[in-house]
Amino acid sequence: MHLTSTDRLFVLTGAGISAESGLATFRGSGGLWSGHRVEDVATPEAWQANPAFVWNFYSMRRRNALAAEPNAAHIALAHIEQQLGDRFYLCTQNVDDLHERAGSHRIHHMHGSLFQSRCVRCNQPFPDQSFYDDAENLPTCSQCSAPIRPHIVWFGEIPLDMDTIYDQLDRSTILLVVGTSGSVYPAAGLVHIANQRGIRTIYIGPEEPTNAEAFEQIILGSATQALPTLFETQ
Ligand code: BV8
Ligand code: ZN
Repeated sequence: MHLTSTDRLFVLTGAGISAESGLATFRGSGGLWSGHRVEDVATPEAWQANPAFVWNFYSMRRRNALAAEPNAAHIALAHIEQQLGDRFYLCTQNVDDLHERAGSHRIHHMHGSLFQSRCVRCNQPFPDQSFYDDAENLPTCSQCSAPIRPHIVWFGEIPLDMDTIYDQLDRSTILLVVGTSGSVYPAAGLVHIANQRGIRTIYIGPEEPTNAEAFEQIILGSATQALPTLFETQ
């Protein structure tokens, strides 16, 4: 696909881009976590009811992400960013850090980050790679002693910095979506906004997403196969 010198690329990624790094997707592995539906764990209600259970889930996700390596798809996006500079914007639904470890800089984690935590009262995210498996020893804030939670956007919570996402999309000429089932909003709604604005829309993944009808072009294949050869920039 040809990119002109004025094209601006907005990329949205989902769990599928990390699948070939060995990280479970939400749909691919059933409930993602030993029979528990993610929607039942990644919620404020689950946190209120059983914070130790939720910290157990995110400690397991931290371990898995630390043991994983970025794959050719993450690396391809970092290369495209190097060529396009500020004409590139990466919005990811993923909470792992594989895009950063592949060299991406212009990135926004709309659903938060595995390796950040925050005090439920002070609300200031901070880097945190610790594991919290001991229900008797859950982390509390050194400033105000309130509980520390994962800096993750749970179901029913508002994704981070939606204004910037919409602003970046408005300025783009192409929306490329990679490896997401298109089942969760507002992320899955970005393609509809793109259509209203006359922005070209492309999807990459091994199966059609739920919102397939909204894409101008669907490239069926894995991210590591399709991404590295997708664009030839001038
Ligand atoms: C919001 C962090 C209002 C957690 C995530 C009833 C009650 C409450 C809410 C709702 C409700 N009904 C609807 C809602 C809204 C809800 C929603 O959409 N629910 C769904 C279930 C119906 N959304 C929300 O609650 C959101 N907040 O609406 O606030 C608002 C909105 C706008 C403005 C103001 C206010 C918040 C949702 C965020 C939840 N947190 N992640 C964590 O990680 O633990 S969501 C999580 O699931 C992901 O981040 C992602 O967004 C979503 C889906 O996952 P995918 O990434 O798509 O992965 P999936 O497994 O589904 O698919 C994998 C894909 O990869 C497949 O297509 C597969 O084919 C492909 N693939 C596989 N292998 C490869 C591949 N692709 C390429 N290469 C490969 N090798
Ligand atoms: Zn605090």
